[in-house]
Amino acid sequence: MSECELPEVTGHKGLEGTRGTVVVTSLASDSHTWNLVFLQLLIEECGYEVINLGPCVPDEILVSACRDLNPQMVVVSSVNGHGYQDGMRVIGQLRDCPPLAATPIVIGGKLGTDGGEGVSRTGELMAAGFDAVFEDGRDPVAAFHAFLAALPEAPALDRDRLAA
Ligand code: B12
Repeated sequence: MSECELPEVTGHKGLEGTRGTVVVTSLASDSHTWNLVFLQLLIEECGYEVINLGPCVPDEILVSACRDLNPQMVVVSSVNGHGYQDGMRVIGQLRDCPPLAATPIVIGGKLGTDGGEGVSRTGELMAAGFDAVFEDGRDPVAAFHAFLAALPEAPALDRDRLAA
């Protein structure tokens, strides 16, 4: 069984046949797109509606879109090697936006230019405000699937508990 088949075993759905809305996005510097398509399909197979903001998303567009959509989760992807810098810059802007203060926000992909080997950016990104970091080289898709499966479905998301 491939990793793409993992979502088929997840359970119940919420209102209107979906578990909620997830925003998938790249960051301002990153023009790669197939990573976003992959994530959209994966998350949709888990039962969520996905709004894919696409590549090269300016910080202000990302923040305003997430504020307006108020999603169940924001999934940030970067593969061009600038994910750490871009992610560190934008996470504070997202957290400063009241509706997003406790929204699950994760980042993954190729976050640096060292292949992820020997250098862990996870601690710094999580200290800056990300809930989870799924960097290539550590089976990120399986870990992400487990994270997604553990999320409460809309509308019963307990933001206070997630923020704790
Ligand atoms: C196609 C491609 C391009 C195309 C993109 C076209 C397009 N519309 O998408 C073009 C030619 C534009 C391009 C440009 C560049 N690219 Co390019 N590109 C690639 C290439 C060949 C394939 C990427 C791809 O589509 N993969 C398919 C998708 C489905 O997989 P993926 O991107 O690897 O994503 C997977 C994981 O990263 C992970 N993942 C990603 N995000 C997330 C998020 C979460 C939450 C989770 C759980 C998992 C996850 O899951 C995905 C599926 O397994 C790769 C090399 C390669 N063979 O991978 C280089 C590569 C990504 N590019 C690279 C580079 C350096 C560049 C450029 C900087 C080159 C340059 N000097 O101009 C520019 C960047 C431009 C920019 N502003 O971003 C490097 C990045 C190096 C690094 N990070 O250390 C790579 C790895 C090539 C290399 N070996 O050097 N590129």
